Amino acid sequence: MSKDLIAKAYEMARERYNEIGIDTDKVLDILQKVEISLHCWQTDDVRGFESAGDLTGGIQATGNYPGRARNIDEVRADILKAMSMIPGKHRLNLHEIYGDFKGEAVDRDMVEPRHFESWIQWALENGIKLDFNSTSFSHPKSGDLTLSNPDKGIRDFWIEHTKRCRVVAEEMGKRQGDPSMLNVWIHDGSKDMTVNRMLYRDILKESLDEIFKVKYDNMKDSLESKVFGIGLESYTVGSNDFYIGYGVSRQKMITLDTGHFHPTESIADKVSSLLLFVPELMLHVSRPVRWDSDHVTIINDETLDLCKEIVRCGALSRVHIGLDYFDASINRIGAYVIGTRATQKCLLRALLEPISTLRAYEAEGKGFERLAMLEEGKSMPWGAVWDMFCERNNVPVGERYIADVQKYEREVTSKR
Ligand code: RNT
Ligand code: ZN
Repeated sequence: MSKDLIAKAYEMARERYNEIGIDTDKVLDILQKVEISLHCWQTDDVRGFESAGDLTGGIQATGNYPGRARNIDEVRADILKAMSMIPGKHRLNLHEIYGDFKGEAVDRDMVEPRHFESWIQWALENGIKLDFNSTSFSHPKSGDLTLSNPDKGIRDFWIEHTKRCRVVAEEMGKRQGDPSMLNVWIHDGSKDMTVNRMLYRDILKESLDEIFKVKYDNMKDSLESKVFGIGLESYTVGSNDFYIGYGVSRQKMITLDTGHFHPTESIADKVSSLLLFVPELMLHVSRPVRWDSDHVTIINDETLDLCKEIVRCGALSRVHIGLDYFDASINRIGAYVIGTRATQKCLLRALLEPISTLRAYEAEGKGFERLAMLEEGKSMPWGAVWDMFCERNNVPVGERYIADVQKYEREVTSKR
C-alpha cells in the first residue's frame, strides 16, 4: 500500500469516525503514549543467563524453533529488532535471571543493582524503561514452596532474593526517572491434596510483610496470582483470593495474567472491581488455549474486552500493560511483533468507541440502540487508523513486517 493510499484511507476513516463523534487524531495521540512492557523471556524460552538447567516452577515453553537468543547481546539485539516493528515507545520487563553476571556465579540471594548496570545503561541509551521480576523458578531451592516454605532456611533465602529484587527495581526506577514495576510471581503450590492450605498462605503473608517492610519511591510492587501450575495442580498458595486480600489490605498492585484464571472467567470484568480497592493494576496479556498455554497474544474477544474495560474505566494511567507468553514454536521476534501490535490494536479499537453515545443510550434505557452501536463499531474502519499510526511511527504497515522478520531470520537468528 502506497503512502498516498494509506493517507486516503485514513482520511475516509477519520470522516467516518467523526460522524460518530470520535476524533481519530486525538485517539492516536493517546495511543502514542501507551507504553507496553515487553517480556524479555520470549527471546529465549525463559532460560535466562544463570544456569543451563531446566525451566521449572510449573511453566513450560514448548517448541524448538531455531534461533533462540543465547546470551545478553542476542536478547538485546532481538528486543531492539522487535521494537523497530512496533509503533510507539515501549518498556522491557526483565526477570532476575537475565542479569549481566559476567560469568560470576551469583546466587539469587546475592543479586545487586550492579548486575543490572549494563541493562540500565543499554535501556537509557535506547530510551527504553525497565520493569523487573523476582525469579522463584529454575533453581535448586525452587522446589514446590519458596516464600511459603515452612523451612526457615529456604524461606529466608527467597525473602532475601525478593528484597534484593526490590532494590534492583528501585535503582532502575531512579535512573530512568519513572517507577519500575516489580512483579512477584511465585510458583508455590502442591501437586496433590494438601491438608495445610491455611498454613502455607499464612507463611506467605508473613514473608511478604517482611519483604515489603522497606518503602521505596522509584519502584512499585505487584503481585501475580495463578490457578495452577504443571505439577502443582491441586493447590496454589498465591491464589487470586489470596493476593486480592493481600493487595487490598497492603495497598499493593495486582497483576492480572490473562492465562491465570478459569477458562471462561472474564478478566476484563475484574478491572473495575479491583481499581476501586487497589491503587494500580499490572497486566500480563497472554493467550491461554485450553489452559495457561502462553500462546502469542492476538486480537480476540478477551483481549478486546480487557482493553475496552481499561478505556471505559478511564484507567489507562492506572493499568500497566505488559505481555507474557513464550512460544518456542514460531519465529520468536515475530511473536513479539504480533502480540504487541495486537494489544495496541485492541487498545485502538477501545479508544475509538463512542463511549458518550453508548452511555447516553444506556442511561435512557435504550438497549437496542446501545447494542446496535456496539455491533456497528466492529466493522468501522479502524484498520485504516491503525495503518496511519504505523505510518506516522515509521514502522511497517500491515503485513510488511513479515519480510523484515524473515530478513532478520536469514541474516541473524538462523545462524545461531
Ligand atoms: C507464570 C507467570 C509468570 C511467568 C514469568 C516468566 O505462570 O505468568 O508471570 O510467566 O514470570
Ligand atoms: Zn504472567
